[in-house]
Amino acid sequence: MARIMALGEIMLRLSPKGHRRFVQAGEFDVVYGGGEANVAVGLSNFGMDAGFVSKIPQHEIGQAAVNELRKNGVDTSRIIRGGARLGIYFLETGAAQRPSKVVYDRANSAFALAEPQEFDWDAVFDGCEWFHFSGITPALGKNAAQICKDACAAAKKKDITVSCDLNYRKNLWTLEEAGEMMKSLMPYVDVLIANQEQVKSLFGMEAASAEIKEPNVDYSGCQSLCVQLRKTWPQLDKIVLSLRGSVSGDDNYFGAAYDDGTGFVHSRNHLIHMVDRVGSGDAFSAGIIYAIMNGYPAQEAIEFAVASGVLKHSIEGDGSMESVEEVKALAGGDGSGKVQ
Ligand code: KDG
Repeated sequence: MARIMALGEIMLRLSPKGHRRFVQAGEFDVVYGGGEANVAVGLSNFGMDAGFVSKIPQHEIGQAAVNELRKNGVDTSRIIRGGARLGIYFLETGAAQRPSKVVYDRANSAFALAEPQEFDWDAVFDGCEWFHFSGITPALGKNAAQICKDACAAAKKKDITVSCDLNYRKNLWTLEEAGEMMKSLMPYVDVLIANQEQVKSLFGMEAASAEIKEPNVDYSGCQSLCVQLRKTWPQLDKIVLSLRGSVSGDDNYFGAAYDDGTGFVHSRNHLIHMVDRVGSGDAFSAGIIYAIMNGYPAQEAIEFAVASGVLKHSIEGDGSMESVEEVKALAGGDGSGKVQ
């Protein structure tokens, strides 16, 4: 079975062409996406042995989603087939002063209605070394939250590394609901991936907000959050906090801080121009998982993860169709962030 397993919901994404608004759309572009599925796709494109576990309808739309995963080399053998509907999300791509919009149409999807006993975690985690989930999955309902907990417990029992991207989605639940649930899952987590605002609002931690204003960034707030996180959850092995700074319109800065248990480092900041921001956090997660699994030293690991997230902004669709070589080239681009 796959070395890395990700759990979550894959959805049909429908977006008006170009920068058209929903109300102008006469047709939609079709892609498939979902936080954890995007991570599996990203890792697979890096040449890693990644699988995705979920429940997907048996009909043709479900098959198209499975085919998309397979096309990207993701192991789909642990996906349960059944249920009536594949979740949909509509994306209106913003531009300049107009932010992007997401409308979910995912209630009662096959995955949201899946029963915890349908999943055989012993089989899913057979031969697995790494389990990844995000805060999107437990937000999908009671069953999904239980499935997520069961997966975490089973992974821990097998000594599998567990990574979690907090991935707060305000359209799915409140900060209070998310905070309570994510706190209950944190004891299972070895590698926490988040941004500083999510850590503060979900866990009620205090720290000065780091703001990217080139050339200097003060990451001391991130460092303080890492200390607080380790104090609350001493089992945490590694903490990665991403940081975005908006410049204007479609331009943004992207960087990240990393506490790998031996010290605290941060990446250089990249100025990015956004073509499609969706999935950039997932590309960042895939990047850090890849770097850790391949034994990169801390500085090189965080440069690689950030470069992976940065590159995704240039790619349309949810998945990060990136190669290790191009991420390394971007990560090492200024001569100082040498990547193996
Ligand atoms: O991280 C990208 C996801 O937000 C996108 O793929 C859609 O899974 C999604 C969600 O729940 O918002």
